Amino acid sequence: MRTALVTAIALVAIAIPAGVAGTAAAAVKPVVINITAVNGRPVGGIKRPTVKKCQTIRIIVKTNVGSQIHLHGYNIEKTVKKGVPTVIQFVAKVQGRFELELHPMDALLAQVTVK
Ligand SMILES: [Cu+2]
Repeated sequence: MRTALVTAIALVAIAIPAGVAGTAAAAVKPVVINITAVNGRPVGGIKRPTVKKCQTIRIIVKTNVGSQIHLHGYNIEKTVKKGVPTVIQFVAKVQGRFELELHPMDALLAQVTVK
């Protein structure tokens, strides 16, 4: 009984610093990519973020036109509503370069590189 308790405390003590310094924290805390599109064009230009494999990515898109956002490769599609932020969240498990488009005009909003 006492041995089990001591072991549990030891595990917690090990887990906390590892989580703060290591990849566990990176996996939980998402990389946020904010995009505002006006008439199919991303404000400030096409975003080209580079993220690390296995990071959680949260893409937030606000647009005044269009019906869907589509992340190629990962093939995630979300319906958008005019002026309402739409969120795509995923774990970047696949490496490569992936385009985020606004449909139906196929406007390029972002290019996400996963390394
Ligand atoms: Cu597409």
